[in-house]
Amino acid sequence: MSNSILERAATHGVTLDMQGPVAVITLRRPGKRNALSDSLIEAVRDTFQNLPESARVAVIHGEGDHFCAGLDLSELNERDAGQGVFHSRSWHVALDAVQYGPVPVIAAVHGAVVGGGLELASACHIRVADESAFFALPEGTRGIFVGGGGSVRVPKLIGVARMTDMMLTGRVYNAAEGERIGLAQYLVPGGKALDKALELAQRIATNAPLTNFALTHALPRIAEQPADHGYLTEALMASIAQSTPEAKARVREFLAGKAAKVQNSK
Ligand code: 1HE
Repeated sequence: MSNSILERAATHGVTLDMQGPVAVITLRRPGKRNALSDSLIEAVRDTFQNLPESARVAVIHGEGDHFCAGLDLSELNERDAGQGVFHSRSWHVALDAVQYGPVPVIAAVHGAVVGGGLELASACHIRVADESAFFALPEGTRGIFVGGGGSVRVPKLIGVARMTDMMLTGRVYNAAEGERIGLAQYLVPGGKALDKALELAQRIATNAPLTNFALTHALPRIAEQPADHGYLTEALMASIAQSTPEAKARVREFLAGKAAKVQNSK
């Protein structure tokens, strides 16, 4: 069942390739700069909702010179207001499938990461940018507004003031600036974003699955809760995580001097 869904997603421009525990997901519409048409965003949703059970981490990247040019503007004119609401909600479902799926997701970005492309990247848990990457929200200058969850997710990365400036003025952040303000967590030389993302993914795949679950599902909810609710959720999550046999074994290994120490970064 899920295989046929993944096959259909591939014919609509989203492919999945398992590299060990890492699901490598590729947007394949380079002629249109990976602009997210309805069928492409559906394919993103279907892919993340049907990851193979062996997947522990996912990496998403784009074919061609750009990660993603955002919403396919050629489809915009055909929607009335009511259809626009449902369209925006369909993006919310698709990008929720990315953010709240079974595994952590790393975006490996290059070239344009703009509009809905930035909304997609901001639904991922880590962003790795190469030097060619640039970030913008051209919705402001196109007379529209974000509709793919950007007004919720982007301010969490860079704050309301920076997002407002990006949309009011059309400001574009280059890769180094993007990393400095928090749009990306890693900055790497041109052409190296996927390699770096795969390296991080291999490391993340060795974490206890429940730790990865806590970080992707509990942490963002805790951050939204009033502090006293957050402390309670944290206590529940911590106690569940530490009660697993895997956590106990890992701590025992450290105490026996068999686990890696934390090292200062080079
Ligand atoms: C597109 C799109 C698109 C390219 N929808 N067709 N996003 C934007 O406003 C960004 C619009 N795109 C661009 O600014 C540029 O295309 C890029 C900087 C991304 C790339 O430039 P370049 O010179 O490499 O490519 P190009 O020649 O501009 O585009 C190549 C083709 O892709 C061309 O089509 P062709 O048939 O003439 O070859 C373009 O029309 C097409 N193309 N981007 C449709 N976005 C849930 S709400 C989210 C709201 C938004 O995302 S709004 C922001 C939309």
